[in-house]
Amino acid sequence: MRFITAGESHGPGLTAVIEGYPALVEVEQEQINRELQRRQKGYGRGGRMKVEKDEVIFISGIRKGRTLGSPITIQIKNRDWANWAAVMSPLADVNGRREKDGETRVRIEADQRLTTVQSEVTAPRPGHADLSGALKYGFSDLRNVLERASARETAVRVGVGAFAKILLARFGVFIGSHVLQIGRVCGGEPRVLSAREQQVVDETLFRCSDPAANQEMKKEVDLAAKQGESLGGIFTVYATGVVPGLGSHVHWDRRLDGLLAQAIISIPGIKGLEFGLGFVGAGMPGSAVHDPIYYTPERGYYRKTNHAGGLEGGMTNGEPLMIKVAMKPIPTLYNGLPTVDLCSGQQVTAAVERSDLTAVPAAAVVAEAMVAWVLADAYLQKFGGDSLPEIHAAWQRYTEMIKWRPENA
Ligand code: EPS
Repeated sequence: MRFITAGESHGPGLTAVIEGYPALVEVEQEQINRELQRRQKGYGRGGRMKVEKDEVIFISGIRKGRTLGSPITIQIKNRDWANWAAVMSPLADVNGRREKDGETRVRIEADQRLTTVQSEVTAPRPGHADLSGALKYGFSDLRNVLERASARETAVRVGVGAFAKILLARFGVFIGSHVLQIGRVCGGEPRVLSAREQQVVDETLFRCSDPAANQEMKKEVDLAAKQGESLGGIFTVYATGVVPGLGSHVHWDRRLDGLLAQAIISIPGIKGLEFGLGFVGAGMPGSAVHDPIYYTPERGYYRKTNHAGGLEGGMTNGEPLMIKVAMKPIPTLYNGLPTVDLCSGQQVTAAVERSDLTAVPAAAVVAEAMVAWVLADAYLQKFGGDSLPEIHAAWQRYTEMIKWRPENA
């Protein structure tokens, strides 16, 4: 399978085309929308999330609630487009006249406040794609970079990931996430949550499993807001019910840990990740790190510990996938850092675009989508076929052959 996304943050909307998704999978808009809404939550988001109400539109590849095997196209509208139509117009002439570069536009926010928009941005924000993108493409207006570099694009990735999750659920695979740290405040352990726990966590301020930490995280974000700061953090993403033997030890580019790492690191702001014990394991003796192997006829092979995070030799080993992910603070600072204006060459303060103070809870939902995508693709590679029944039959044959049962089956 493969997918491509298109769309600018303040353009008309986002589009994704998914190719290679099997036929005869039942898909409902509501299932996709639930995931989109999970990504929109979290304390510390900017004004934009009050404007948007992400909903999927099915354009192709689905008929009467079931996939056809043909390319699936989905769209999410940007409600904010109405406010940016002149700035982001694809036309050289808007309302019969040519826009002047750098012209400042007036728009109305969701709360009806009047505010101005800098159509042209020339002071790159340290930490953002602004400068490298401008140099690479020869732009003087950073808006040509930042509109696509914006994490708005992750909305449609979550839509794509929802298709992957729907497919994986048919094989008993469930994927969730929760936040472990915002700024300096930590809470919760990197562990698998029950479906009920995950639902509860999704409704908390930071999607953190520790109620007291959620309150401390709120204080941390409120303080950051006062200081003109932004915050990063850490979250864990997990997958349960994953069959052993996905990925491969045979080739570097088929190792599943490598594929997962690429997919997760591709999320804006993600700077590091660990499988299982990760960096801590590097300082421990081997006997304390590796997970002893056990067997019972009912359960097949299993482990009592999961320090490996469900991956050995570039393959899944039948234990839950456990990944810990670090996100840097958002690069837009209300007290902008020193930078150089691309037009004047003068030392100035970085541009301020309306932004989030932190987006770690949302990034965790995006990471779920990327993990789901990589796993769904791995299932198709191992049990490949054109339709769900065909793939399912191959999966069943394999699980019987290796006598593998997910822990909760
Ligand atoms: C983002 C800036 C903000 C965020 C945006 C990512 O948007 P705006 O510039 O419109 O205020 O809200 O995230 C989203 C729109 C989203 O859907 O997550 C950025 O510069 O990356």
